[in-house]
Amino acid sequence: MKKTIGILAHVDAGKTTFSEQLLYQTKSIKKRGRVDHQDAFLDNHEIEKQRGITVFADQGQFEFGNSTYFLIDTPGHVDFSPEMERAVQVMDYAIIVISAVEGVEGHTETVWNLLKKHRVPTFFFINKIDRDGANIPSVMDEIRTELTEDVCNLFSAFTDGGMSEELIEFLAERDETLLGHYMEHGYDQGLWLDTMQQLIQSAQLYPCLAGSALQDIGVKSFLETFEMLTKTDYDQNKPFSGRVYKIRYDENGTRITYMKALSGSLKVRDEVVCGGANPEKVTQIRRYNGSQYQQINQVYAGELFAVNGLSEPSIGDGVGLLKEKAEYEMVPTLRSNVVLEPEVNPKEALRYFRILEAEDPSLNVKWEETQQQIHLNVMGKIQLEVLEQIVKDRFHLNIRFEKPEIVYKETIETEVIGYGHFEPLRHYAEVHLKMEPSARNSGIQFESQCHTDDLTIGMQNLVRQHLYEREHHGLLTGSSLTDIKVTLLTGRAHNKHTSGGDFREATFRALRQGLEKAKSILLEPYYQYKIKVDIDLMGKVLSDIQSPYGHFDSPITEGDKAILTGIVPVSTFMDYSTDLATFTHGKGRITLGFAGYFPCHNEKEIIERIGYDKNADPEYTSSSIFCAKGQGFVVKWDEVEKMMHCV
Ligand SMILES: Nc1nc2c(ncn2[C@@H]2O[C@H](COP(=O)(O)OP(=O)(O)OP(=O)(O)O)[C@@H](O)[C@H]2O)c(=O)[nH]1
Ligand SMILES: [Mg+2]
Repeated sequence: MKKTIGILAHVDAGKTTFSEQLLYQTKSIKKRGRVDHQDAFLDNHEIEKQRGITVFADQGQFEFGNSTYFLIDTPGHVDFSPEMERAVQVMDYAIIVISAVEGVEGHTETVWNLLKKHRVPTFFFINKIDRDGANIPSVMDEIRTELTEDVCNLFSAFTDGGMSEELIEFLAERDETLLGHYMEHGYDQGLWLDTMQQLIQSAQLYPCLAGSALQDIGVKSFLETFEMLTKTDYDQNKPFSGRVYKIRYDENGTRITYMKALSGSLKVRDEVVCGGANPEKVTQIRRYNGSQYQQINQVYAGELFAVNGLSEPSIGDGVGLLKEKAEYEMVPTLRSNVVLEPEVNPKEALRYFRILEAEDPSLNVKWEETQQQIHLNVMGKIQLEVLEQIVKDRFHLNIRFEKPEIVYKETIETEVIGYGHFEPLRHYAEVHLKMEPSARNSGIQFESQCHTDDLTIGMQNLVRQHLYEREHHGLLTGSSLTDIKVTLLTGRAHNKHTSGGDFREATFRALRQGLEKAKSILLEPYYQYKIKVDIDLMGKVLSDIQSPYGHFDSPITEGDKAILTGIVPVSTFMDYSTDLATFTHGKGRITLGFAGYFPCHNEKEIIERIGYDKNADPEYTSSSIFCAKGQGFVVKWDEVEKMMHCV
């Protein structure tokens, strides 16, 4: 059986140490490396060794029982959570590692929520039981109250060859037919194991074990239990389908596409189609274990592998039969400019950043022509430090980043109709777009109400395509537009003069003309927070949330603890985790997730600071071009309406 397992946790819980131990126990590696000795097999990048944290989700492979395991060790630092999230989508099972001393931490919850959303069956491993202050029952309680009641303690459930009474009762409570069967016939190992496998696979039951990855306590028995309780069902006989979860350029500059095979098989020299692009030939298949790889000829459903020869696919793409692209929710809310040394050609540097962007699409690299600058999105400050070092090591370039800024967005508050006309000599396109505010965090939607007598379906699709081909700038700050429903009302083409690109011009001008008439508002990213503190600190925390313009739900109390939830702007709350740790002496707990974009608390100040000049945006104009006596002429946005050709 092929099983892909992912190890996830809060930073420093011991994921890499645990993974290393699994690989060693199963003789996949000969020497047990250690994170604190800078020789861990899976933290093999220079940056990871120096910092002692995992940055890249590396994979290993081992054999155990009747299974081949593909293991992905993910980074626990919040700044690298997009890397973690990309790996989640190819996991058959996840293992959440929790420190027996620190317990459930902020990022543990984020990871848990993500796994729940993708319905990934999950095991817990309570680690570091060798340390002073380790408290397994208290961590079990935390898992139960903060993550799931369906966690099931397997510490001594299988010791005498069968299942313990406690476990049987636990299972019987969750499955009525099983309970009936139990009442009548008692315990039947085959059936109970089967049921347990089912419940785990369908994410209704979450087994928990404990040990110490560093001292090699409980790891082997974890693996034995895991092997017994897990199964996968992959179909080798169907045509090939797969998912791209990672892209890397190796030291020779070769693009390596990492995939998981979900059905069928794939051979060297097979052609594959990714994300609707042209078919491309696979020239090599690699099986990676840490930084080393072996070339192989064929891979089968359920396996993780990497291929050479593909230039088209991007991360998240479906391959072969699988068409839809994966969506990711860990989006950076910060943006920074790259500062280059004066002798460096920025276009050359941009080439390197495009490589980094292929490997991490969340960077969203942008070239700002006017300032000749490279901008990119990041999760936080540690990621910037790591990027500086990666660029230096890989591309031998010294760079710095400017202090990161919040990524703002814009939307409209009123409904308008935007008009665009583009008719220089021998060109022709006209577009009328209704623009209405839509639900928060719904992005841009498009609908056509245009009659096919006015515009063919092909032309209508062209308008849609142009609308989605890039992010559009708002008028307040030039930030991306979002939460708008755009309806194509009507438009016109000319059977001789309409040529490629005319509808792009008309669509962009219509959009911009509409914005000129609408009332725009600025949006900023918000965190969703959950804070747990001693009840006597509740008042302080509530006022700490109100002063940075946060909102809170009604507080919940649990014993002598208060649990506060709500949303708060990222810009005002970025450093609160450190403050909270200080005034609670490390006892307060905070989880920050991305809540979405909501109205900006200091709109006026931000608009002034960004100083965007809507009339000088080289990519946009709200005016239209008409033609008279064989010559095109420009008409300003506030006069175009009455000149439109369609009614
Ligand atoms: N005492 C003790 N220390 C451990 C144990 N497991 C890991 N550690 C130590 O905890 C530290 C962090 O371990 P890692 O394995 O790097 O943790 P990680 O979860 O991979 O960390 P990130 O990948 O950076 O999120 C290292 O110093 C380990 O030696 C354990 O069972 N007991
Ligand atoms: Mg690690």
